[in-house]
Amino acid sequence: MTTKKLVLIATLLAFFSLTSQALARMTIYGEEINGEQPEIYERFYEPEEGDPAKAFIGDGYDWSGVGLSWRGSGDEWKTRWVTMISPQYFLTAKHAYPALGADVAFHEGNSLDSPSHVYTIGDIVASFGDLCIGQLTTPIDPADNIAYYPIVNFDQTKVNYRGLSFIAYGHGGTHPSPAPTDEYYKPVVGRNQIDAFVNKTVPPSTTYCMEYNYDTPPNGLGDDECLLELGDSGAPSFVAFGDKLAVVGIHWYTEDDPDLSGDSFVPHYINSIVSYVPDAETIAPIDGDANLDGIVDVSDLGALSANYGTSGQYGVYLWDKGDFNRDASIDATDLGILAASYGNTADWYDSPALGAVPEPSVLMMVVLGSIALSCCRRRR
Ligand SMILES: [Ca+2]
Ligand SMILES: [Ca+2]
Ligand SMILES: [Ca+2]
Repeated sequence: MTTKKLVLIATLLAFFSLTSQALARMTIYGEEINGEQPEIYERFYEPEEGDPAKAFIGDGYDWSGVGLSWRGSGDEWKTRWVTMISPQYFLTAKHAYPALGADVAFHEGNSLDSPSHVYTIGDIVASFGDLCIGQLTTPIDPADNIAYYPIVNFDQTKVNYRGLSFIAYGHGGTHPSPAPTDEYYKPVVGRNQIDAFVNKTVPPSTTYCMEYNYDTPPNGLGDDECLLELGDSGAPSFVAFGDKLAVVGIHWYTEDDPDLSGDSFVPHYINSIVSYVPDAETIAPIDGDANLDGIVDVSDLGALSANYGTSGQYGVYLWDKGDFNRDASIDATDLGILAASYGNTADWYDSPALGAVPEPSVLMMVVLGSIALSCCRRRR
């Protein structure tokens, strides 16, 4: 390889990747622009006297399977992230993978006082572009209550990914010195929506990536809208299926003007991942489950009826509005799909605490009646 080429690669890596010694923090609109709100975005926030009570947007989800490792020594520490997809295998970023033999720490709960467990990075077993599969030296002990996450796997003949909301995990701390601790790195979560897909090339490899912009205000997700910063590389983005998190991205790069961030798009690599990690799980919505909580019920019917008769932009995520056949229009066909699956539950659904599901026939009559009424009104 020529020197010129090497310089180009080094420059590209330096520009795009999120690895640096001078660690910045994930940019979350509500924190950066509207003032410090650690009570909302920091996983391990502990109020002191006079501080606001914790209102973490990630409460109710299990973050225990996102581990933190460190690489370096002296003042040269760098964050390295691990997201478990099976008891022994994890995803991370190739340009920022943890050191072999390094410790990786997991916390069971959303408090630094919750039990923590340390495992050892064993090997890097495969990579596809910047997406990387690694292995711990030993499987996680079930007694340690560390989660591993399924991979989002929408049937793309039914569901588009563009426009889909997700939760991004990163760090809100500053460069720790002399030695890193959880208190310094301060894991945070923010949210965003997938805007576009690109084949991102940093020679010699190309990765299929999802990109998301920073469009708050006036659009976007308000205070929760986030962008990646240096030090977030290799950490995950998740889609929430009810209270379950499913991996959709692994952080890779960020760009300015316009501000946007990019993740390796994990669903694109499912077959490759499963060939190395046969016990990796995937998760998909069932027909009619507009809000992805694993059951087709009155909430989904509400979403559909609120959008009934409308059309959206073809090729964007309209599943949450009730477009179950992906034709960009919410109509009788979708209602038929919902009616046929009403009361169904996904095999991963395990929350019967929600109570009895109302009879579909009654609800269908109510919805059909209101739709008929709105049609009559329109005709006048
Ligand atoms: Ca956005
Ligand atoms: Ca539902
Ligand atoms: Ca439709």
